[in-house]
Amino acid sequence: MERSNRQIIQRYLRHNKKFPHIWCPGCGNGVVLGCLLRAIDRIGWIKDDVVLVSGIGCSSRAPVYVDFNTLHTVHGRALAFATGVKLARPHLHVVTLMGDGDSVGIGGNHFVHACRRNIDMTAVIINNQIYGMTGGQVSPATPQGALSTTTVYGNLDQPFDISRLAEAAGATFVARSTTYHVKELEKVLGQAFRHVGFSVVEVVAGCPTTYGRRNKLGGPVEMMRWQKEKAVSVKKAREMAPEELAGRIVTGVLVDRDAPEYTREYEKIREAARAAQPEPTVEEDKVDRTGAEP
Ligand SMILES: Cc1ncc(C[n+]2csc(CCOP(=O)(O)OP(=O)(O)O)c2C)c(N)n1
Repeated sequence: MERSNRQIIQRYLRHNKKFPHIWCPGCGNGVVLGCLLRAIDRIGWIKDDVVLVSGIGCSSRAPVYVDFNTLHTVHGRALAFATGVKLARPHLHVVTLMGDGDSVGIGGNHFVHACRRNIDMTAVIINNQIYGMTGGQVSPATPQGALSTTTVYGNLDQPFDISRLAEAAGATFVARSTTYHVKELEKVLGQAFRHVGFSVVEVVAGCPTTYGRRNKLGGPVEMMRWQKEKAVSVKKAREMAPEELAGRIVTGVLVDRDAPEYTREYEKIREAARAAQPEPTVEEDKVDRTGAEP
């Protein structure tokens, strides 16, 4: 049964406790949260089996608003917490939601190592190209030449291509979409959630308040129009020359491959270790393990 947006809101948000939300008018974060909830609803995950983990940032506030098991952790450390949860409770569906600064700035090291580990969880990265929550400092995803509070004469650094970084580090599923392409976003999120292994979904999103305004990109509508005009599907991109692709946003599923999944491999090692243990002697078996004083 497909639920209406109203039913999704009723079912998944902590409406009595956690509102109003902190996001600015025109922010892309609400769009991503809506797509994420619809994707989860569509694939039929039970709410109590879902764990939504975030670091700190505007987008990282999302877990505060939803009625899953949620962890609002430390800036840059969402994936480390999420890995712990998944290893302790492999049957849970673990999703992390991070900003570009959170995931590939302060959390960059956790990110590349999570990609190579192939643990079965999904990292959703909302790439608004700036540190939104702290007022617009440069991030590793800020375009060259762009203005921020810490690059007032233009950013010198080359930005990371987050999806390609994920691919190079070994992620077994990588997709990119935008907050304009809601249907596609919802679809690729569903595919990522179903994928067995580490999946990454990069969402190009607008931050009109701290990025758009400073870089004179117009309001939320113009920023969405930019996403629409710059986007090119992965299928079409394969037929385009590198010069034509410069400055375009390639969307769709970029990587989808199988590899051994970490928690399953870990379980095999545990079993092998258990099998290698010598059987306890009768005397050892009698040892009082309750901790009570003799
Ligand atoms: C260890 C640590 N360093 C710095 C901060 C300050 N801080 C909070 S949010 C943030 C940046 C958020 O940017 P991003 O991750 O891109 O997310 P957005 O707010 O744009 O969604 C920073 C630097 C912090 N909370 N903790």
